[in-house]
Amino acid sequence: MNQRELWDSAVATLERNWGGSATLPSASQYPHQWSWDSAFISIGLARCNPARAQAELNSLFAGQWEDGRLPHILFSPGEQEDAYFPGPAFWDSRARPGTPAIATSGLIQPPVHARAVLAVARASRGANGAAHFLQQAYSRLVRWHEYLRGHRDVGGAGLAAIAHPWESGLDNSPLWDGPLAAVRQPAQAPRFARRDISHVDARHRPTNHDYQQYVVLAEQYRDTGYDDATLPGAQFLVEDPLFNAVMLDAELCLAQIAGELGLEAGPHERHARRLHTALLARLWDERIGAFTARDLRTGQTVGVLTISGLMPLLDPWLPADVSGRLAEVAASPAFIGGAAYPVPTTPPDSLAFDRHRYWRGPTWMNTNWLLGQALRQTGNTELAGQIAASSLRLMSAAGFREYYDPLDGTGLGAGGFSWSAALALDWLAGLASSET
Ligand code: 9WN
Repeated sequence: MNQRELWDSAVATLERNWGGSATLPSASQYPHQWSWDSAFISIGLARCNPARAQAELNSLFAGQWEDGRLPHILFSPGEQEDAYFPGPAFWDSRARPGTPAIATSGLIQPPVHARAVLAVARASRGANGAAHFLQQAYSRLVRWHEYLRGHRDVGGAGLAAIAHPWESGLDNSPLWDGPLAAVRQPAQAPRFARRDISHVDARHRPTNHDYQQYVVLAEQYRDTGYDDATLPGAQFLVEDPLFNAVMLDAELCLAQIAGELGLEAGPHERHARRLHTALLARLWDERIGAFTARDLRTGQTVGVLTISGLMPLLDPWLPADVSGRLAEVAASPAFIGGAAYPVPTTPPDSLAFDRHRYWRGPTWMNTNWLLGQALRQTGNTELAGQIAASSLRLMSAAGFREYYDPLDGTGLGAGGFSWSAALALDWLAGLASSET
């Protein structure tokens, strides 16, 4: 497929997955709206249809809870309960006061949204309603970040904690193996039917044991009424380098948005500084030359290297020795240099690596895109350009799949996957304007 064909096919994929008010990540596997998917999708839509990009984000913001959280799933009202597991009845969001009329989950996902709003606002500049969109979105984002600081800084040092692997967006990453091993199953194990493996090969998805842990953790949080005051007693509670690096980047985007609206940017810069200090103090791991996760239950870092540990390159204030080391690791055989179709989410030479299984090795377009942004902002434009070019090659050959075998480029998981198509549009538009 040439670039023109790839562009047209990406636009058509997003059009097919449009559900009327938002874009489904995949019509079969994920027939609802997902939080960080919508952020990536709107970054692509900004390149071809800024009005729809605004609608995508507005739809997500309509699901915001009164406490400020942006739930990780907004359920499509017309879908059956069993179209996706766990469905709306499982999460039971509307039983809790302060929740929207639309059914949602009670978990969150990485806060890529401010970056998305900034991209959409830039693409919409001068258009009818663009100023209104930016103002509304800014106040939603401010409440979202207040939630993250006020409810999720369980460790008390300025980082947001996640209480479920689904909140990381990289569900079965080896980062969570240690913390998950300590999760106790109740005497009566939950009974449920997975839906995901009726669409995708079970060998490419998390295991049944993973799902058992996911369901127990989600039920326990739900049964507290999603009460964040109970999080210190949660069975899974970690500080994730990707989540917090994305949050730092988002605070800097909020500073820019505030500037554009003629508001104070200072508070956002201070929040970003606090994240910077805490990331270095709590998640930097000298032995692996990257950031890692901290298990708040044990008080220990997990010492595991995955692509998430490179994302603090999004921080513009990293000391030169730290950013230099990270860029070296990114280029090394652990990542870009170790796979014909980079960037593997888990290093191919690690024991946890599995070339087919979801976040334990495969190459994903959203982590490629985030790493590209991070490398570019630290001046590594060559490496960032390499990632953009190899991502586009991969999608031209194998289509807009959910993820790819990093060793031979085979497409895996759902087909017609929205954020792959959307990020292809962003890379292609960047090439045309020589940003990449
Ligand atoms: C659980 C929708 C989502 C992505 C996540 C990805 C996967 C869900 C699942 O799909 O997670 O949230 O059912 O496996 O891991 O990053 O947002 O595309």
